[in-house]
Amino acid sequence: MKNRLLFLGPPGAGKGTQASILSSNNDLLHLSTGDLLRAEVSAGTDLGKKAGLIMNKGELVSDSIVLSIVQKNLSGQIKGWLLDGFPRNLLQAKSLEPLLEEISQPIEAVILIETSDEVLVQRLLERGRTDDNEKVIRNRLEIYRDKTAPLINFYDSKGLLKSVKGDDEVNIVANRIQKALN
Ligand code: B4P
Repeated sequence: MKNRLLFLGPPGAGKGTQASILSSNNDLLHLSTGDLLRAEVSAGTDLGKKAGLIMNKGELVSDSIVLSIVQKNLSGQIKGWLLDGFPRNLLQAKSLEPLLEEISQPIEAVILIETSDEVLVQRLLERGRTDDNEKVIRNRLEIYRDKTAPLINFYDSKGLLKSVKGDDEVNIVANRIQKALN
């Protein structure tokens, strides 16, 4: 199985949910930039105070903050890993390349979870995190289309992209992802 992976998809597509299942079934390191940022927010660090304000508007946290978090957590990892929610724009994707070259661990596959807008909005409203109200969700969807969706072509042109339909229930989507990677 491919074991150095990125998860792409709109907010609410289930990246976090599916990344947890796949990483625990296959013993991969699960690195969620969203979770790491939320941990900084709850710990009340200076970084967390800055990031929290941005996240509650549905905007992207600065590239330098996110990159330093990823670098800190990836270095020294020799087993497989799964990046969930990162990269979120082309600059982050391009900055990741030299970092992975340095540790000789290229990406093996990029999973895109494709989900319809009505399903996304419904799931996020039900999840009810502080950044899950309708106005902020719409802003996050717009930012996804503008900044993150260009990564689909970027990774497709490298022959790494695997698309999986994400509207169905969790276990069905999990099976699709596992199959796509075998
Ligand atoms: P993230 O933490 O990455 O979260 P997300 O995109 O909103 O959700 P995800 O797709 O992981 O969905 P989930 O599994 O939770 O980002 C939050 C914020 O952090 C961003 O807006 C940004 O500000 C900041 N950030 C993160 N990374 C960044 C970066 N690299 N650069 C800059 N800023 C960054 O699923 C959603 C809900 O649906 C859950 O309640 C789940 O239980 C449910 N669900 C999932 N799959 C389902 C299914 N198949 N059926 C029914 N329900 C399902």
